[in-house]
Amino acid sequence: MQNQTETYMRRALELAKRGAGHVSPNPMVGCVIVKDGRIIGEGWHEYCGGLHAERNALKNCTEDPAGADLYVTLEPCCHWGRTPPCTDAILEKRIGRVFVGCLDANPLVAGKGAQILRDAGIPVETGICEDECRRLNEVFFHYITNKTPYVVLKYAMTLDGKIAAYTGDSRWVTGEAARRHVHETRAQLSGIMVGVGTVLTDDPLLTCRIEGGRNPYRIICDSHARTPLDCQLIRTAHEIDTVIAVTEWNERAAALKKAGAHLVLCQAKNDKVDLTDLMHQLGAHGLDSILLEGGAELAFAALEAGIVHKVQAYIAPKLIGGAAAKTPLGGTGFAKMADAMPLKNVTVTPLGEDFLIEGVL
Ligand code: AOF
Ligand code: ZN
Repeated sequence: MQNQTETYMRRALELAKRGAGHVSPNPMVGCVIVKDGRIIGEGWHEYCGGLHAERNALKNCTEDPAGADLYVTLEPCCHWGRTPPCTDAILEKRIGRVFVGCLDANPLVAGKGAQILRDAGIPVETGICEDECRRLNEVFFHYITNKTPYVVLKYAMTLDGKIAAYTGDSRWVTGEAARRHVHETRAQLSGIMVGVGTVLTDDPLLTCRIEGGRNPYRIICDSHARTPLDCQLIRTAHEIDTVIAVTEWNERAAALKKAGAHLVLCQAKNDKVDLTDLMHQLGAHGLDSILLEGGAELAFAALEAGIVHKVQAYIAPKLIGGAAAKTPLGGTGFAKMADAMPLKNVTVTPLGEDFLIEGVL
């Protein structure tokens, strides 16, 4: 049975999720204030630059929060960022006790927030629903410590491991529910990346097509700037941020820049974009997360380069066959089954007729 503390923390987690797609590169945070067994205030971090969850919850209190318990999914901050320290607000309002989901990995906070409250005589309990609270902000925790984007490799395949028919037809591998889930993910991550081969064969738009969804930066790995000027990505480059990663500056690159794309010059590795270098450059530009959508060559190169953190495989229980039909990962592959990359923390989620299998590397 769940105890009360966990029940309130789960509520705070629910509130935190409302910030999804709006708070990046900040974390999603939720807060509940409880007095005499009643919730008297709730809040969440709504958008980057806005008030933190604790201040929103305190602002929304229907009665004086003095002596109340405050439940927050992330350790209260103690630094001046875009907003003032939450520890100040907690002390000012004379909160009685504080319950924290997980500690903040931001070096400016990292345990200091909890310590400041304890030093002021407020009991602080940490580690409530810790796993859920950490998992909610896997992107934030990665980015704040590494300054490179958290990369999610995504693909959709049939049960026999094909991402298209032998003819190249791929509309659609998975059903409506799975495709909607992809768009929700696109809305939550700050970038979406493909190789130039995918642009040449599929001419994708790579936008987020759900209501109120924000478009991610669209990134093309294109060492020799072969992206056509009349493809959908370039035709919309003035409205939606489009990044082209090249390894040489040439006339085509100049024309793409003129057409509205942001050009990023990267080091070359085996005549391709050095993905590690690209991740550092994108991280420095503030991109905290990337959905890697193929093709097969880029996906395998990304795995080999060690830049992938999570895999999302959408699996449609149907069979298509064809020795020439494409599979999600290209490259040379690894020589032995013993060399295969194992996933951890694997979950399986049914989505309509399909299944999403996720895991971290
Ligand atoms: C909290 N509650 O709701 C959030 C926190 O620039 P700022 O002022 O928004 O500060 C961003 C940092 O504050 C962020 O890196 C993380 O350490 C913390 N986020 N802390 O107490 C919140 N969103
Ligand atoms: Zn704060």
